[in-house]
Amino acid sequence: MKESIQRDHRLWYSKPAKVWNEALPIGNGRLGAMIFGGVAEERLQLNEDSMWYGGPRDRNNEDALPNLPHIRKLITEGKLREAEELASMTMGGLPEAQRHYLPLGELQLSFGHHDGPVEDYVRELDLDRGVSRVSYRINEIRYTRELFASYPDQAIIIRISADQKNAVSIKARFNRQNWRYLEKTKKWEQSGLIMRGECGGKNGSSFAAVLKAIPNEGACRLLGEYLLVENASSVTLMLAAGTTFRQEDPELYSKYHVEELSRTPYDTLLARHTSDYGELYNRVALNLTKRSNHNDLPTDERLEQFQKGEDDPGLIESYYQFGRYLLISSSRPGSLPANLQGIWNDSFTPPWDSKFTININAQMNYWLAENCNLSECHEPLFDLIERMREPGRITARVMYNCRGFTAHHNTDIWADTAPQDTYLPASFWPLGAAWLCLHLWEHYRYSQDRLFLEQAYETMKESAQFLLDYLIEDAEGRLITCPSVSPENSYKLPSGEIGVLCAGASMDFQIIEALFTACIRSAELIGRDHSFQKELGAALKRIPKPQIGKLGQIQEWMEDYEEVEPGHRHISHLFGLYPGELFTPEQTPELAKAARTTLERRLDNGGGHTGWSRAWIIHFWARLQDGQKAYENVRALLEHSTLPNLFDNHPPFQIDGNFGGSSGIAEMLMQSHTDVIRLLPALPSSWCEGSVKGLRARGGYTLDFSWMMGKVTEVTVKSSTDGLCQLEGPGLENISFNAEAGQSYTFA
Ligand code: FUC
Repeated sequence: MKESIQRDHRLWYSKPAKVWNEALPIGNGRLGAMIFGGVAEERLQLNEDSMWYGGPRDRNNEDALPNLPHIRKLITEGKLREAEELASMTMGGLPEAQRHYLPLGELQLSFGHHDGPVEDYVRELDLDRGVSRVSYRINEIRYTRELFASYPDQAIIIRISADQKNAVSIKARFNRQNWRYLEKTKKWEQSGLIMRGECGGKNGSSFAAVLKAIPNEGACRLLGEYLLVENASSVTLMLAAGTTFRQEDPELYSKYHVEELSRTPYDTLLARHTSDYGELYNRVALNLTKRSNHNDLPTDERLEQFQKGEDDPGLIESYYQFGRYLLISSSRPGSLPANLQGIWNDSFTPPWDSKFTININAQMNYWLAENCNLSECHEPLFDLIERMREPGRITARVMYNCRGFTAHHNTDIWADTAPQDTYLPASFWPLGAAWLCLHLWEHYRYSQDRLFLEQAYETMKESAQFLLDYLIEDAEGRLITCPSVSPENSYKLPSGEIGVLCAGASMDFQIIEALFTACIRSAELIGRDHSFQKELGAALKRIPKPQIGKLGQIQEWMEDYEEVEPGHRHISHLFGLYPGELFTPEQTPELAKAARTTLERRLDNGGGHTGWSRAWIIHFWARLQDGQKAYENVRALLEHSTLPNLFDNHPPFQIDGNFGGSSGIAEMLMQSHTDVIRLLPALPSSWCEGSVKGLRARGGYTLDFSWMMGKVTEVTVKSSTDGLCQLEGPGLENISFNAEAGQSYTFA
């Protein structure tokens, strides 16, 4: 196949960021910074992923279990208010909140010789290299700042240079909310600063950040809390940080680390970073247009043009790659998973604690990991799931007297599994771990990694064990969940009573169906647990099947209740359309039609008003193979839910919409959830010509393909396993062949 055009993808601006939502993110999974790009003053808002308030706690409410039968009875009798009152007191976590994520602080830089008019200012984030740059001229001197967060070297590196000798003078200091918390700075030898402190709370972590300057010519001094570099030709600043979550002594670790790095030339650090980053990023190239991709326009202006209705497939390419950039920057092996804000957070009390919401948001963060060829970036989520097993076993036993492990709609750095908040539409929903476990299965399906599956199976099995015990028999002999919720919608009983706690939310059954089926498949593949397979199979037969309601929609609850908010942002009952695969136009056309009705009804009533909700909707339309509708929602995501720095706007900033946006775009171009890999299942007319390289399909395949006038012109499949490979797509005869591991197959 011809090499597809590799385009420049960058975000760029002709002025500094005034506010955080205009600043540009860098990160290495663990360390992150938002770069404002000011001229005389630069501000780097810093994060380290393990900076969380407080230590681990057992928050399980022991009053849950003795009251569980009564809560169930009240729900069955339709006494929703009473059930909810009792549940809020007996099931709520003690205390009701999990831990929250905190900023590391700020690095402030001010520059000397900067009193003159500024010319040729550019601030950019080069997605192709994972490097940010600020450049301008003052008094005929060009100043350049280059910044990146290196994964191999575990540090943030800043290089400041000028095109005249000895023109670089800077003053640097740390800051953290003007020192109102438990921290201080101190000097370190002649050219370094240390900030150290406590994250706060009982058993909370301690942290340290260390900065060192390595000037080329010129000199360094320390005065008060400032590090001064005077008359250098260039200077490299290195920043390392850590907390006691990982290091016994984060100050010692950071000092030692920076000392080591300072012996490595800047160019080597940069080369190590770009090669590490490029290895992940360059796996996928996407071209949606042959026209210029308008990179001559600053990104904020370009976004505004788009928002006024301009067609700009090049911007969508950049938005797609930005999502991949953000995952590479916020989720790398050894880091925590990307939280609600990835790693980028400047607030000491962030929205929803900037933690892990597991009734959609954390999962959506990882929808792009496999199909967009960033499988390694999925690992931090698997580590967290592993850590949730022990607390989740306690929650399962203490609250419900069940085996296995469970989690509710949130978790935090300590893998807390007890309910979060006493927010009835969300809190008492014990399916969080089950949904997360499906990510383990997906990783296997894409990678075909048998060893991984052997370990993951035990985790999936434990989560299924919980559900086997949690399910109760209803009057008709069906196995149902109770109490539960359909995140986070309310329903109306025929009596007029409104409530949220329910028996049998449709989403629960769809998740259970997916998990039990995945467990059975896994156990067959690795030859384990014959009788457990049978037990799961028997339970599956007794779980309510998806129902079509009076409006022709997929029912959100087991009964055809009226939804209180028909335009609700959650569309939980379409789990079976995406990420599940229970509703497909080919195999279950009636359910697919009902899913369409559900979707239309949500949208007619104002649905999709948060970024992540809109991103989910893109997937739904893609799975329904409606390219135009999918595209309308891609547009809506950029038009209504995207900030000037291309961050997703819930509002406020929440990263799931970025990740979901990228994954949705990939889902429009290729799908592999059935036996057949389907190319261009939902191609809109404005992307009628294009090419993509490096998308991953289930079964261990990597695909490159191009198309013209909506028809596939060439496709190459690289296979990492032996097996039957089937392809379909416009312009292709149905292709079916026995692929061999390590081989490549091209069809034109
Ligand atoms: C869920 C959503 C909200 C928000 C929060 C973090 O509760 O319903 O919209 O995304 O998570």
